[in-house]
Amino acid sequence: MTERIVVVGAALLDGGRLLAARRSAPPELAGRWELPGGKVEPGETPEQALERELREELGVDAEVVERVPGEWPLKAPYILHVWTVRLRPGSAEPAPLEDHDALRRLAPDEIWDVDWLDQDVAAVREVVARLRST
Ligand code: 9L3
Ligand code: MG
Repeated sequence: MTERIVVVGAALLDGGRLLAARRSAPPELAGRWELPGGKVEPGETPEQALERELREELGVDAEVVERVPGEWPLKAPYILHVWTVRLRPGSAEPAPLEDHDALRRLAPDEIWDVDWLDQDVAAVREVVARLRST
């Protein structure tokens, strides 16, 4: 079986809005929007990896809530898993510290206003469908 490396992405929901982050690197992805996150490192659980990535990238103290069902292929060998997350009380507000140059909190009717990475579109669709059904 081919090895797969999980990339974890965050559906950070705040007051009914979804956080989107605009990548500043690498050049082929710069300017496109994504669910922030990154690669799970050896020895980490996906939850630990996502909390670490959000601390590094956005400066926040986030708590992973639950997995959004599904998995979405990225450039091999990566595969995207998405989790809903929320900010712990006392967390700083998200800021684009690393790898991003802009953040937006998208209301439900603004979700498709940004140019999501191709690979994130299906994941975002799943996140939005679940928002509507809760
Ligand atoms: N990726 C795609 N969508 C996402 C994330 C967090 C990552 N929501 C892709 C971009 C990179 C790879 O996964 O090719 C690793 O991500 P990172 O560690 O550069 O954030
Ligand atoms: Mg990242």
